[in-house]
Amino acid sequence: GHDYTKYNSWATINDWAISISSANPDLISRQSIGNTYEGRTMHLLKIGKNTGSNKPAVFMDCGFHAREWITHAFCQWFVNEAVSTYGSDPDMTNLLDRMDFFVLPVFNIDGYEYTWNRDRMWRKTRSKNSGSSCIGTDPNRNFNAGWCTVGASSNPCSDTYCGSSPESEIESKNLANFIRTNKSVIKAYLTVHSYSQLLLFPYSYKYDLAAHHSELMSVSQGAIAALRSLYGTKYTSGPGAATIYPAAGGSDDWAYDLGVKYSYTFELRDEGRYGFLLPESQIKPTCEETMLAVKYIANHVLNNL
Ligand code: 0X9
Ligand code: ZN
Ligand code: ZN
Repeated sequence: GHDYTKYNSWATINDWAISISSANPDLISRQSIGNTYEGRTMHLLKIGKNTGSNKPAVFMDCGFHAREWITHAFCQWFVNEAVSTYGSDPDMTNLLDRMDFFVLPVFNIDGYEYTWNRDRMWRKTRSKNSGSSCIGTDPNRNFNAGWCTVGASSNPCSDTYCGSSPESEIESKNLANFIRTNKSVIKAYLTVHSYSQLLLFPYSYKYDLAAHHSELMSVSQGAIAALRSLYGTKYTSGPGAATIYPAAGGSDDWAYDLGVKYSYTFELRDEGRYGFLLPESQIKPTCEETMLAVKYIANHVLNNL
């Protein structure tokens, strides 16, 4: 069965999404943004008090990279924490009264299934590549932001294969279409990865500073200070290219260039001791501290509309 303090399979996560939505009809609605390559439905949860009017929104996805299991756990944690603290935590109540969170708990569902059944270290999608026996594209190299110019490979056998064109992956196209369609309400884009304990913002496809660099930097510093206040976990923040490595085609840079100013990539715990194999005992503390950073960013968005 489903457990917030364990890693849950895709089937369990899918059932959980249905049940938490139907248990909280006043706060959660569920919609499809399309199917994956292997035909699974990408369900997006919209969390927020239904006011009847259009509210500003934060979009957050988890599970771009299949093996980054702590990220899938975080999206589930976030949804539960939101609905279970609404009405008692004044901060969460205010956030959900005044804005919506679009949460995509698993972006790369096919890859996630593959990590459960075949290869725990799989990263990419599971699409076929013409002219190659190698499978999959790196979805975080597949967006139209300096596509395949740096830190990405044109070799389908590489773990950072950029794909045959921007949005060649149906999962990337589904996500990009949703954000393009809802661009007027989406004020922040958060994409959750692991590991390295970083909070990154544009750019990664070039060394140029983003037009909103100082605000993005100060918000990231506030967010990582909030995160650290709980258990002392140290994060570093900064523009992707200079802080982790230059890499083009990421969804964060793409969303930012589309006009979503507050665009951030989280790299959750740890710093490499366990890496992608983060023990389940760390799910709760990781999620609790990350909540503080996400709430910090959301509050900033709300107070600076
Ligand atoms: O390389 C990535 O896609 C991310 N790191 S990971 O270890 N989770 O694969 C970092 C993404 C930073 N942003 C961009 N490169 N646009
Ligand atoms: Zn990743
Ligand atoms: Zn909590």
